[in-house]
Amino acid sequence: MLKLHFCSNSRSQRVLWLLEELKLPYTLNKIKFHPSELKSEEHRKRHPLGRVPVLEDDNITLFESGAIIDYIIEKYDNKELKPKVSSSLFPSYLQWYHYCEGMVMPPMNTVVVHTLILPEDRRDPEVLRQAKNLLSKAIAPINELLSQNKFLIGEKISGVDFMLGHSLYMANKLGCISEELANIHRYIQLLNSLESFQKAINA
Ligand SMILES: N[C@@H](CCC(=O)N[C@@H](CS)C(=O)NCC(=O)O)C(=O)O
Repeated sequence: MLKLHFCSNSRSQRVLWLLEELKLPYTLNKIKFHPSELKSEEHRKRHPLGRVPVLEDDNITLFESGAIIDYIIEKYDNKELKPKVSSSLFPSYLQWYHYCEGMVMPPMNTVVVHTLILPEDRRDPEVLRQAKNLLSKAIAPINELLSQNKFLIGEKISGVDFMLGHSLYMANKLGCISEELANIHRYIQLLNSLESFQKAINA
């Protein structure tokens, strides 16, 4: 049985969205986004840094959202969410899948830290300005990508949407997607229309 250790408003929504999209049976362990729960001895046994998401699958425990999404797709996919190696979409799938944690999330983490997490007297406006600048540079090519595709790598949903699509949704919530990035706004509307996505962001 799959068990997801989950916090609201976090990357764990990516995994919940996928479980819902594939209609897989799972149980949810909702954790408060607070050190008292995340850094508890119990949760550190699942994740050495006390972070989410963490997935348990019988005797397997796995962290890193990208690894978890890939694991579920490789093991339980019933919707062809990852193109085959022989598909022309395969290189693009890998590239944009890793672009999420590699290029978009590092500046977005800094934006979150300097707007929401640090106490006001420790927030640095210059660090925030640089991070927002880097984030908008990282996001711009995705608007271009979405001028050709309905979902991120083509006409149907894929693993990339659960990773990078979720990051775009979060970036928009932070006010980091400017109005002129119309393709991204159209895409976020599309995600919002999916029942599986709604379940994940409202849990
Ligand atoms: N690269 C990791 C990042 C995990 C991560 O930083 N998760 C955040 C929530 S989005 C967290 O648990 N933060 C708690 C903390 O920093 O104490 C992944 O993709 O799973």
